[in-house]
Amino acid sequence: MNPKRNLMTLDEFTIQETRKFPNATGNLSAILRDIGLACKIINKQVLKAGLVDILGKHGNTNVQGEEQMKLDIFADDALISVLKGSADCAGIASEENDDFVAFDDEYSKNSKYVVLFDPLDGSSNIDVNASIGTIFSIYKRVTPLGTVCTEEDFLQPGNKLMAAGYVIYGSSTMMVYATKLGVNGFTLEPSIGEFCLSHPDMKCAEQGKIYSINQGNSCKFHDGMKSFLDYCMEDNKEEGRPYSHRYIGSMVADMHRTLIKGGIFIYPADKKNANGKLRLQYECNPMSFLMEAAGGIGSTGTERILDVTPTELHQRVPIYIGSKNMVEKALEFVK
Ligand code: AHM
Repeated sequence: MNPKRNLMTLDEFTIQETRKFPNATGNLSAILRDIGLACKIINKQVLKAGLVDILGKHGNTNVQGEEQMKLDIFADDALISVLKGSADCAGIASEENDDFVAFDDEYSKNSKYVVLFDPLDGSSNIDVNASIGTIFSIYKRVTPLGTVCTEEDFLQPGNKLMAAGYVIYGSSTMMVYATKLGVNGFTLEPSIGEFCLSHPDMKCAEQGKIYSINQGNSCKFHDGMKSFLDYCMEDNKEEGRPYSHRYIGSMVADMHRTLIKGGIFIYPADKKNANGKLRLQYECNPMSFLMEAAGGIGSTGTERILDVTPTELHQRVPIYIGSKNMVEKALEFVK
């Protein structure tokens, strides 16, 4: 049999990327591969969501007398257990948990990186079989090696990210991640159980034709936001409007479409929620890092998301993200 093949697995790709830097240790690549492994475990369970009684509330007991686990808690546990055994992860913070978890064994105390994640974003979409995802961020810790990591390691601004990305559990399962070198997408090849490079060097178009926002909240929007929506819906053929409106209500799915097709995704501040809904450290920073690496923009409406100094782990910020021209136009209306 001819061993020649066109597939490049995530592992092979990250090793190749490491080789571009003679002094690189490969530890960051190892963490990316570990996240890939945890997400394959999550994917296996997501695929079974309609078959087994996994949608019950946490704490229920199934017919075998086993405790049922909600899918988002399963995902959280999968990521924590894989990263605890990882070669270079000093601790994690998860959207599911109030506080970060420092791994306090001797090996982890000497590990260089911390990982933040939203284990199963958009989990309200599980019941309707729409796409959901895992979002992750990797920072180099700022506290000294040899000690347990502290909150300071997790409260770094997005401009200090080493890598970030997401896994989308959709019509196919994909991992998309960014480093400062760019954005690459890997599709899970079920027959070999590996993420394989399918979308190299992804770029977000400067201009798209889709706006994505929960328009049902319009009554709470500020005037600038309402005017931008009028602009999106305006009949102006020369300028390519009206734009189409698409909103899945699962950030990973809405961002994946925005990255591939161009467009703008917005979760704004409104009259009731001064900081919007989405979390800076678990959703907005990783997506903005990825979007910027693909040529797009991520803004709070008043400043670059990556430059916001986080003050608490579960902090929320408004977000305007996507194609450069469309985000800049939205900001003209809302600033
Ligand atoms: P979650 O943390 O409860 O999953 O909420 C996050 C999700 C995002 O995936 C999505 O963009 C947003 O909430 C949708 O919110 P809404 O239903 O208010 O439009």
